[in-house]
Amino acid sequence: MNRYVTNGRTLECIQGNIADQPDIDAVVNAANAMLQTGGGVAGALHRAAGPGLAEECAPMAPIKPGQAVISSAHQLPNRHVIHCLGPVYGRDEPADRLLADCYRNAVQLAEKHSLRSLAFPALSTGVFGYPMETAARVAFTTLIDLMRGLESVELLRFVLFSADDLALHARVLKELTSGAANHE
Ligand code: AR6
Repeated sequence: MNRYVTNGRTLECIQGNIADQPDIDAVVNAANAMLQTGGGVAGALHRAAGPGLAEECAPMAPIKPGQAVISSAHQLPNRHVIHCLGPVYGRDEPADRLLADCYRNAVQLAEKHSLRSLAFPALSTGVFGYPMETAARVAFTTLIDLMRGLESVELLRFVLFSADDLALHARVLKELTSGAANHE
């Protein structure tokens, strides 16, 4: 199942590149503490945004695991970037709470800025080593719980890099929502 709808809000999973989501108000960055460019998601977003993104972010650094900060999107086709520092698996504890904090804090920033749509990568599941299925459960449990209370945010999109990662997320979303509200 790639989509879950409740309270007029949609949570969806697609395969794609987080740096190429032009219909989305804010994209979420799997950031490092210093909010500078890196590999994976951070590399893709900073490359597409141009050097102004790292310049704008420097005064907000360092951030702590679980924290989220917002910047403008520079040359990305979005209004904002929300930078989250996920936990390094096996080091930053409790990992599940810190990962949930990332998703919750990102959504709260989007609401505060009256944004309508938000796209996430699978935070912490690359260089930071969080097992993807466990991370997907934490992410979706947190987002589904938040969906009931959303005001401005109508669309939460999960952007997965590979077809396998998308299939895993679709399976977890189905397990967590079977019997609930509307899905397809
Ligand atoms: N679009 C969507 N998903 C992607 C993309 C992309 N362009 N690129 C990678 N992924 P990671 P982390 C997937 O390593 O684990 C950075 O160097 C990837 O397959 O970007 O939170 C920072 O500077 C994986 O499933 O983030 C930090 O130091 C997921 O996105 C550190 O890595 C997250 O992979 C953050 O590590």
